[in-house]
Amino acid sequence: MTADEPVRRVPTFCYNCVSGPDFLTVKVENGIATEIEPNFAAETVHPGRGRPCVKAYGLVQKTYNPNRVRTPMKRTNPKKGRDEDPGFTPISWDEALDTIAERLTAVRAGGLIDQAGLPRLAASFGHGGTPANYMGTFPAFLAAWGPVDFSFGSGQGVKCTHSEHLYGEFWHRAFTVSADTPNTRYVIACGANVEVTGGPTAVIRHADARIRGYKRVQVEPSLTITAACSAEWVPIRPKTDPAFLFALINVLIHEHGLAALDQPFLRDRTASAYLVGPNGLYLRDRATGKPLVWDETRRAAVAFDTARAVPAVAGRFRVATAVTIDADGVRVNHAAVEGTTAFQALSDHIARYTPEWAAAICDVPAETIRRIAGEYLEAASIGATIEIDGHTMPLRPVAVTLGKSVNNGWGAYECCWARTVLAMLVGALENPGGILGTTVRLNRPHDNRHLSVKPGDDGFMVQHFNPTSRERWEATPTTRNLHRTLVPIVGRNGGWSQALGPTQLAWMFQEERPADWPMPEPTHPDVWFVYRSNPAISFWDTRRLAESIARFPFMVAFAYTVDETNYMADLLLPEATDLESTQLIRMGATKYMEHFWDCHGVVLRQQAVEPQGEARDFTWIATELARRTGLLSAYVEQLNRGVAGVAPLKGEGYDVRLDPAEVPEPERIWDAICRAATFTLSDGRDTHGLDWFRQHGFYKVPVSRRSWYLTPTLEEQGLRYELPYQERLMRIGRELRNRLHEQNMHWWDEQLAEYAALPDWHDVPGRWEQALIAAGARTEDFPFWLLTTKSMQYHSGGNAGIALMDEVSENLRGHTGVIIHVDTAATLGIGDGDPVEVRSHIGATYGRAALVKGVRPDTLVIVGQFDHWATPYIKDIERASLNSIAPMTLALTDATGSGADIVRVAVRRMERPAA
Ligand SMILES: Nc1nc2c(c(=O)[nH]1)N[C@H]1C(S)=C(S)[C@@H](COP(=O)(O)OP(=O)(O)OC[C@H]3O[C@@H](n4cnc5c(=O)[nH]c(N)nc54)[C@H](O)[C@@H]3O)O[C@H]1N2
Ligand SMILES: Nc1nc2c(c(=O)[nH]1)N[C@H]1C(S)=C(S)[C@@H](COP(=O)(O)OP(=O)(O)OC[C@H]3O[C@@H](n4cnc5c(=O)[nH]c(N)nc54)[C@H](O)[C@@H]3O)O[C@H]1N2
Ligand code: SF4
Ligand SMILES: [Mo]
Repeated sequence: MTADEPVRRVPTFCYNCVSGPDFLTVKVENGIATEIEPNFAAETVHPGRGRPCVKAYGLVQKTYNPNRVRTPMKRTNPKKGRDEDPGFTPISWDEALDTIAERLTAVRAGGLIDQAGLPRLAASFGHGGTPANYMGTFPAFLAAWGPVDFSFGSGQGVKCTHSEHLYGEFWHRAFTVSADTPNTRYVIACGANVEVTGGPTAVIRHADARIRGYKRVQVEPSLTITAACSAEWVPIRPKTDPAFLFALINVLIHEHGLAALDQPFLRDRTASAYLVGPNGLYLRDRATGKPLVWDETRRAAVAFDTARAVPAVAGRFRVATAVTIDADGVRVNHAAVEGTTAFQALSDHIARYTPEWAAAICDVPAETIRRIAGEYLEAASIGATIEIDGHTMPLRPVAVTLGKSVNNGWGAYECCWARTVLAMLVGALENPGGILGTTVRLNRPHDNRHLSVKPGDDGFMVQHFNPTSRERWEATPTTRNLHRTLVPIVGRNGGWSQALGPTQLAWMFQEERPADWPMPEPTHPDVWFVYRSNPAISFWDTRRLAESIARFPFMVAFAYTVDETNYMADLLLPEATDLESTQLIRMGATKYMEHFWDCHGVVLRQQAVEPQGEARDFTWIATELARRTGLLSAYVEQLNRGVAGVAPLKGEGYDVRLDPAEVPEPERIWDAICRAATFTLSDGRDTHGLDWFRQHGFYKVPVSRRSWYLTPTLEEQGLRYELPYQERLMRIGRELRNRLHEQNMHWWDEQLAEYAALPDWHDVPGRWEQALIAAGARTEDFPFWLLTTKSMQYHSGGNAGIALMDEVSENLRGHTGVIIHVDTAATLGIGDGDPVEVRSHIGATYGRAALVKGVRPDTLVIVGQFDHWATPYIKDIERASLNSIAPMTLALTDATGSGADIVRVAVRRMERPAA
């Protein structure tokens, strides 16, 4: 900053929650950040019109928070635990980095993998992958290191929209799925709390949609802010959404009928016409193994890809000869066998799931279900088209969206399947107005999901499952959460496959393993890095989890303040935070929540103010770690390959590579990355360095809106969506069962039942009651459901220590307390504001009663994740938390490895205010 420039406005971004990057400018007066403002230069570029949300307005306080860790610190008390003061003492960066380097070098000398076959180095990053947007070049350091275990989660993944992440990548090539809000007309939102969680983009888009006359039906046990600004609120009984969704399918198929549905889409873009044999497997051509369809022109069964065939979508047909292929390649020949089309199988299967049946389970009247199904079908406007960028495309403006609590744990597979089937029935799958995939994590490349669409088996897209064959199944886990061993669909593509593995198993199996466990005993990692994640608050059974963390031998935490997790750390490293550091990241195309754009490009986070204390830029820390562990050249090679950047530093027509023999300054690294990014984005027209970005903030090139939708790409390649009949998943589940049983392992048997071609209703909420009984408790003692919901003011627990956020949230009814229905409270003698105890079979949490009418009488809600005991500021404020009292058990883990934020509880008024 120069003296003649006392006030500057610095363009940068916020990515503190998954709805980023959102743009902003920092007003800097005489070197001090004083205000956060929108970035008006991005008004027509950014889908949130260049505006950040309320959380970003807390970044000024974040920067100058007096409770920040300002220097590296080391622990002086060797004992770890909640009751052990760590005795953190300031040390120099040299001492801190040398201590880590010494450890890491010793670890390397002993081999990267330990005696149990597990990586000696582990790392945990939190909140839905957002830390990657703040950790500079650290990924290049980790890549240079070699195998790293990302097994220990904080609830990102397994408590997140987990099943959508996995089935989204399967059906949409994307780990999040959104309504096409700019075009949609009717949305059924099962717990998708998008007005709170979708950032400014969602708020603006849904407001615009309401003006356009769209209708949103919010299906949710409590009247969230999203429900409050919906056309209709349907207070469903917790964890019964599969029943509701199955009944919608039932009404469409059995009351409206196939003729009212999108038959060309069903026939040509899905496996609806594939013939299923009496043994539940596809009937296949004996010579080629291809699934058969009934060709109405030839009146014969032919391979699905036979030219000019007109396959029958519904019906049963006699097939002269066929073969079925089961798990482990078991072939059975069939002659004169009846083939039922997959659609017919769906229709038969769903017949029992009538609205009357569902009403009894989910407490939604049958006529409401029937009406909603009818409204959905009518709004789908089957046959309508829309012009997108010069192409005529189908317009199917209806969507079912799923929030995180519907989307994990038992019942989540059923929800994901049912909502995708609902889109399929009306042709709204990846077509304008319908549902579309956004962020990509498992398929590659991450910046363009169309490129991962390639022909695979049976006319479907190629999939990258973890192998389940006898030869290739991973019998000895290579990660502590067993993601390759147990979860085929999570895939094997690097860090994200691991991070989306069953991370609670990593925590649980450190402590205790099932009796039938033939595998090596899991070890602790020798070194554990943690950044922007607080499992000791964010996970389940958090008090016990904190004790587990205390047993890790050596923990290095990048630390903003002391928190409940890094309380157990051996070293704290203060990195330069949001307004103090530099990084170039991708923006645009289709991404998280509602972020689909008319352009794509890159945006710079830049240092607006000097870092506080001794805080250092993450890229400097990563480079120093590489240098001190002898990994400098490997690290620079990774940077040159494009790891941590946006594009490789050398390509056709450009070469901005760094010299592997030199220690690169952070500025030099980001300058090269800026140049490589702009060159590749513009096909060589533009090359802009760091200085250009400091002034302009972002760089973009247009993308066609057509790229929002995947269906045209499938069409071009003649591929089909793997729906409605999940023959392959069933087969894979059977193979997995064979493998586990060959090892005499039966503790995953319950989960294996989830691999069904057509999912059945099972008593989903009953599983939580069963878990309670299994723990020796009585269901009648815990008569209420406790749920959680997110807060607009908080990004998980990441900004819990910011006083401004607390002040804002105090103004929202229920935010800081325990939300209880007024009638329930009256029967229990609880008044508004009374101190209450919420107790489950594993413990209790305390807060103040917030009485409302907008919640089911059998349900309580606690916003967010609090109950802090170490994080400065918030630890002194009484806030209850579901996480303190929700158990973590194998019985509540589904086949994809996730669980849900829900627990049975009792509530009572406290005689005296809680301490
Ligand atoms: N009850 C309940 N529990 C939940 C959820 C819920 O809705 N309710 N949501 C679940 C979901 S979906 C997710 S994704 C997880 C997320 O849970 P986590 O992965 O734990 O993420 P955060 O809570 O955002 O991480 C918080 C930590 O990051 C630190 N931090 C913040 N800013 C900085 C910084 O600039 N530098 C450094 N070094 N540290 C920083 C904070 O001090 C805090 O300790 O929580 C899950 N848990
Ligand atoms: N402001 C803000 N935005 C965020 C985040 C944040 O922390 N703060 N976190 C980001 C992350 S990591 C994620 S994963 C997303 C999550 O985004 P959302 O899924 O929209 O988040 P939640 O608010 O947890 O919404 C889940 C809702 O489901 C309801 N619910 C619970 N059980 C059931 C049930 O059985 N059936 C039905 N129908 N509803 C149920 C809960 O009451 C809750 O309101 O948000 C992202 N955006
Ligand atoms: S929605 Fe998320 S990324 Fe966007 S400004 Fe708010 S906290 Fe930042
Ligand atoms: Mo999440």
